[in-house]
Amino acid sequence: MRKVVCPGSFDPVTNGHIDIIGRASRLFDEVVVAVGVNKSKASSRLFSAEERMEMLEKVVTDYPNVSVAGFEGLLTTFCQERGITAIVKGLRAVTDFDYELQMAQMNSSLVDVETVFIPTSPEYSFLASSLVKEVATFGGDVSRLVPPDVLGRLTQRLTERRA
Ligand code: COD
Repeated sequence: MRKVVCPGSFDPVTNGHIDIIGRASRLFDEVVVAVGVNKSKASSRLFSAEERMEMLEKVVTDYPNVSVAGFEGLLTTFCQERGITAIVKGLRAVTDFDYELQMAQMNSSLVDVETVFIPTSPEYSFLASSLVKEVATFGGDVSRLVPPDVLGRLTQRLTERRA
């Protein structure tokens, strides 16, 4: 039984994340999408941990072997507690690789866990949650970059913030 974790901040989940989650679900028996709940970063998030998890729950209904969970603290502790031996990460560019390699090596030095990299699909290679938020903040159209539910929440949250 190959059980893996797809970790991230998912603030909010984008079509780029969904592409990686879907491809991981075809490669592995069980995929846990783990939402980082780092309280010290809460004020810098647009969405709360609960909201980020709700958005993901809707997305993963399409994939029977994918579930969503929150985690606080080290990802490696989460892996140990759940019997997970591999971490799946998406790679967009060389800049991702530098950072992700460092994290992969640190994580495997802490516990017995491998990191598996899945290359981004070309149509999502420019896509990042931070850019989606920035473009939406200034009125740009992000409807092709996030699921409809996320688009609705994004529009609502940005309207609330402007009020
Ligand atoms: N195409 C492909 N992959 C993508 C795309 C895209 N368009 N967009 C994002 N991704 C990938 C990212 O490369 C990443 O692998 C994943 O999706 C999640 O992305 P984000 O931006 O939502 O999340 P991050 O990168 O901010 O998440 C970082 C973690 C929460 C995973 C990390 O900080 C962590 O593990 N924190 C726990 C504390 C810990 O263990 N620290 C020690 C680390 S060594």
